[in-house]
Amino acid sequence: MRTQVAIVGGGPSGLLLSQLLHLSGIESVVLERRSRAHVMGRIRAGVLEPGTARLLRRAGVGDRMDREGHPHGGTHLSVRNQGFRVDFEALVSEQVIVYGQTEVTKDLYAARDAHEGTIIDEVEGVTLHDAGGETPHVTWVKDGTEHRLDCDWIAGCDGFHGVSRRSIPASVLTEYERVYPFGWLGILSETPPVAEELIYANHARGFALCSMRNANLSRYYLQVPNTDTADAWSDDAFWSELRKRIPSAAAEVLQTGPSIEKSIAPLRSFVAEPMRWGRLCLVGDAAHIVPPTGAKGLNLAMSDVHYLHEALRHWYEGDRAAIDGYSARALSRVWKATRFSWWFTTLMHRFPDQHPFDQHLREAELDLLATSPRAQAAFAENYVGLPL
Ligand code: RFL
Ligand code: PHB
Repeated sequence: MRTQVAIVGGGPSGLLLSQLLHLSGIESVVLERRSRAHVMGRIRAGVLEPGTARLLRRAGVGDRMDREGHPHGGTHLSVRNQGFRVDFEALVSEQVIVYGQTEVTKDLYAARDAHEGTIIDEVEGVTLHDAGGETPHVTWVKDGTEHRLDCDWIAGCDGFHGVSRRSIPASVLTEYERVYPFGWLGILSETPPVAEELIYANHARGFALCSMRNANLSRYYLQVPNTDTADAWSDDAFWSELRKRIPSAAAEVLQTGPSIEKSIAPLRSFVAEPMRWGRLCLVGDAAHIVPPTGAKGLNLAMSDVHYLHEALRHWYEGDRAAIDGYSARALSRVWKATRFSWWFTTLMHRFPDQHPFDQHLREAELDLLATSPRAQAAFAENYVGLPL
């Protein structure tokens, strides 16, 4: 089998890349390790930057997002159980859209199916060959039979645990990593969200986040030690702890109910560079991870896709040098989002070895954010996403 671009991984990055390439007349094949039901059932990101929303519209997959997504013109931050609002519209003339990654993924699958795109799922043992040379190809096993796909380019869209990054020789790759000493315990509940917009809460007991998917589906998170397990947290214990950490006014009106999903995600910052080696380009979580505090992971994956799609389009039009700029262009945005996510995580969480001095500094910085329009503008500019 032959194609122009072999895409390893059928998450949001791989699917959007194949859709944009298709619209530019470039063929691709997507190889996904999991079943489609598994990929579509994963509950992850919830906030889309306006730049991501524009990209999805350009890819022809924005209709349902515009109908069913919820534009948010601001967000709430909270300290010592007192909330304050940062007004994105007033400060930077932008809104984010609350629309789940699960829905983005469904829309992308629907679009690829409508265009008869080739997505091969439940593949095993994906192996990259000659990615650093001139005859790149990918092999895998499906239903006990080995297959081979020859291509011009390989896009590594296979997430943090994928095979693509590991195919690059260690002598070529530099990896930067920070693992945070806590995780996020997240629950989904069929209850109305506690507020119309998100609430990010700093509290001496630990961070909390109130988010949502729609008018009757709420998503809440609590900072917990890395050693905790989701099973050890009863729903009652979760709600009781959440009430202690969020603004008092929100705690009073919080509606609780049984959780329909409960899991713990570890928090890490990770960047691998360069993002290109020969004929292999890394995209999204395969190359970088941010802690979820700034809601940047999916959005960064989408901006990588945008840069790679442009570079490949130019390459197929005869501009062979365009691809040389891909890694530096993507990493420039990645590092800025890595900085913001690290800063916001540090500001909002409680660290195990933290001194009362550190909590005072965090509270002082949050007081500054509550009262300084300039500090708020810098926050808003980063939260809604730097320009592509
Ligand atoms: P994905 O989504 O991990 O998809 C990779 C795909 O590759 C497949 N795969 C393979 N396929 C073939 N062969 C192999 N060897 C393979 N190995 C892996 C996998 O099965 C999978 O289908 O990466 P992608 O496409 O780069 O997308 C990245 C985003 O999923 C991720 O950044 C976000 O979910 C991060 N994130 C958030 N991002 C935001 O922008 N806003 C948010 O509000 C936000 N909240 C979150 C988040 C991530 C979270 N978790 C669970 C990590 C909240 C949480 C709790
Ligand atoms: C979510 O709704 O899952 C969500 C929202 C904002 C974040 C992270 C996760 O910063």
